[in-house]
Amino acid sequence: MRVLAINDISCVGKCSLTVALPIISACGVTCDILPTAILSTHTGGFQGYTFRDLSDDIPAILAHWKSLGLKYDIIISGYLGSISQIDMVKSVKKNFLKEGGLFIVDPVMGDNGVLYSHFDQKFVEEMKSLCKIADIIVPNLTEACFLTNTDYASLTEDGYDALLQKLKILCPQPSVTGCDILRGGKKYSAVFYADLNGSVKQYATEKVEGTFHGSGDVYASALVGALARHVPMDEAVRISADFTKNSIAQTKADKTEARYGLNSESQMLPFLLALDKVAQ
Ligand code: PXL
Repeated sequence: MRVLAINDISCVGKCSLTVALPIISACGVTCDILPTAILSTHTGGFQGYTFRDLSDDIPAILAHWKSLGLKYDIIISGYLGSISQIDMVKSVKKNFLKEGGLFIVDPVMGDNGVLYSHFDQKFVEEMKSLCKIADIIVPNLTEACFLTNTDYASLTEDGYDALLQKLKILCPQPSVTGCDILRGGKKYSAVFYADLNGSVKQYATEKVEGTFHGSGDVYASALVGALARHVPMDEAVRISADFTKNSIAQTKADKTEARYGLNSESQMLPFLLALDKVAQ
């Protein structure tokens, strides 16, 4: 099993490849990387970060890989610095995904109802076209709203089902994180997702109050690791959401600044044990 993670390297702030590589590898799966950019920190919550676009290096990297005959069972794409990088990912899918392989898109664009720096509506439109060729997409609630022209501010629990139906027009298996719900007066954060039969399902974990940077990256990486181990979707969502929630709870308990990312390291072993129970 060979996975390719296309994402940036944010040197500090635990997101993108510094999250994908350890988590997917720990699942017992080879994880190769294609870095899209290198930043001193991620762009959410830090000022004065450096940003080197690696687009110019990518054609030679891909040419070398082609000469090695590399092909991937799963390709996951994350943070892309420009529209031309979206085109590059489409071509990587075409040339490097095995027949019958899984193409998973994390349409990294924003959080809390707003787009991250560097992104605009034109980028959103192009991201929709990438989602259209994906087998699975893993947006957070904000990204799901941008992908479906849904108003984030007025969206309530009652609207999640319709949101999933709209996302299914783009991609057969959307999995939306960070959907707040109330059950018996208690707050939960749920993943709303569609299975291959088309039914919308949800998996909820107790809400930990606060905004935690890198949560989507932890969830997406765990999901890829689980799917790479042939875990069925329902179980893969459950153990990935539990791992993410436990990592958030750990970060809160440690009182680490949210912009430094999730402290998922100490939650890795329970995640791997849960994975091992259901992996094939
Ligand atoms: O975690 C998403 C992400 C990834 N990469 C970079 C980012 C962000 C979110 O801010 O800035 C560079």
